[in-house]
Amino acid sequence: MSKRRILITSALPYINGIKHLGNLAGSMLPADVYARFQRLRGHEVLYICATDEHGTPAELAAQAMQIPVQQYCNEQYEIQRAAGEGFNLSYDWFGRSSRSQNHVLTQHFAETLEANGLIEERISQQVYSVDDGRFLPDRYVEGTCPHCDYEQARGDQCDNCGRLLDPIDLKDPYSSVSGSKNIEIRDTAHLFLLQSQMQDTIRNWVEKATTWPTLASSIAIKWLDEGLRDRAITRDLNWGVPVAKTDGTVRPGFEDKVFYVWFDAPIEYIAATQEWADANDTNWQSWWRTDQGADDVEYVQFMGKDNVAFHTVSFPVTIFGSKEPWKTVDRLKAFNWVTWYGGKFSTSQKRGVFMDQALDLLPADYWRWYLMANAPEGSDAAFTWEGFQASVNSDLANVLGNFVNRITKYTVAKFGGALPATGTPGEAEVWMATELKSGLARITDHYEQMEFRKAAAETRALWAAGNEYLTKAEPWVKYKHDVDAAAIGVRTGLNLVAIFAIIAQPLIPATAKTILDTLGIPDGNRKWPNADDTGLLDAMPHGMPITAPPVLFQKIEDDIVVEWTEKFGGE
Ligand code: B3M
Ligand code: ZN
Repeated sequence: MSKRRILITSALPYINGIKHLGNLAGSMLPADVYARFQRLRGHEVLYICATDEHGTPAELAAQAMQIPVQQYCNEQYEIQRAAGEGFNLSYDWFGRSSRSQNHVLTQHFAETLEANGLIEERISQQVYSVDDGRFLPDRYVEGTCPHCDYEQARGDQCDNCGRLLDPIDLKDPYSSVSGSKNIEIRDTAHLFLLQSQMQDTIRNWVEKATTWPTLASSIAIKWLDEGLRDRAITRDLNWGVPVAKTDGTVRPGFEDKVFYVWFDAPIEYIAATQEWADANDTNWQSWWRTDQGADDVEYVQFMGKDNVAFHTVSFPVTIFGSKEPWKTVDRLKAFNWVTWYGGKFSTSQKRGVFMDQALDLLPADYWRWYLMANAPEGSDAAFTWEGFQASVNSDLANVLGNFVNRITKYTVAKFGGALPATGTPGEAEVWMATELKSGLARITDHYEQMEFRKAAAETRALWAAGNEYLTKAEPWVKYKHDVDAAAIGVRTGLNLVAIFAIIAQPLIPATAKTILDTLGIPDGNRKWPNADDTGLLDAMPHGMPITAPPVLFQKIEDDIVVEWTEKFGGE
């Protein structure tokens, strides 16, 4: 197997506030699981993420807290970085879209697109607040939705019917800064990206993208069928990338404007790689420039379904429109929503658990397991406390935890804490070897296909097969009259403990490490196993000392479920 170079990005979490478990499950977590899997397979992986910091929500949140927006972003960045670390997200770099690399690169793209005739300055109508003395882009203006009459629609989107809006379409608009209704529609200049001219280029590319999972390609095709419209890529704001040339000269008339957050955010995938390269004194071009080595890179993106159009249409317009040799995405894995008992997560209504709160309740592995075993792949997936409890108690505590404890404790009690050397494989071992081979092949294949729910289900099935094996091999019964017959069962069982922990590493890395550390499995022997390796069940050195790990998982009791339901909401 030759070494692949795999570039992985997960959608950049927006800076305003810590993410809930649904956000985690639909982008960062599966990207992390995939990154870990591919590293274990021995491939070269670069997993990049960052905070998406520009735009109106950051400005508004900072205003509400009465602190400068830069300070707000610094604080929130630190919170999100810590939450990612708490969840064991193995980013190679967690950057910030507000850093200078992204400013320069965003300005570079704008310059290049304009030189290629794809950016045009146009006069457009914007909502102007006379009392605030400023234009009101996107979320700065609220009013009544022209489609569904919802009275608190935001300028960019209606939360009731979900439609994307243009602020000037709102009925009875008012400023969300001051509440003022003294609103006028005024003309002002903005830069427009001429997406309509790129329709054919993008369609050809999407139609050739046969390796995209269907959720992604169907969304892209739908957008193309509706026709690409030219769109404004600047906004009347202070916080963002200035509309300037890369040499710093501001475009006349654009002194109070910045690039639109969705224009600069995807560029941060590249700019964050530059941040990583700058910090590590290495080169980023071999990951992103097809003329400098990136032609052999596999680029995989992870995101929720609401972000797909921006990645399959808008960002590719920037990339292809530049006519420069940038690496484009090869496989785009999109997710549906994790719901809270079928509804929305909501901080204000105390519905749902956010990343920091989750870690106060239980270690990351419990959440990682449940969220991936129930990944919102084919459809939305509901988080319920009952489902979480059942999954933790059964899959983790009973199926995996008991297996590990049973066999390691028995080794300590009856075999002097050493891996038994005697006994020869019989029927039960042959059965287990067959299960192992086919199970491993399926798990590997599901991961390669980025089918996380199936990968978790097959991982569990293999753990369950281990328990079934012990029932067949019955070392505790055999021990009474034939120690050698018991020995082969224990030896096989201990090798299974190691294999089960090795294959659990992408999903529950901390617990897997505890098991492998207690067993004394060296780092070099923790690589992803090859299903065709016939020596897997007898890989550990005979006689090696064995200690039993501590209890791996605490069961979640019913009264705790009641308590958490009261605290975080339930049905
Ligand atoms: N920041 C996702 C969101 O917060 C958005 C993703 C950007 S990816 C370049 O909804
Ligand atoms: Zn609406």
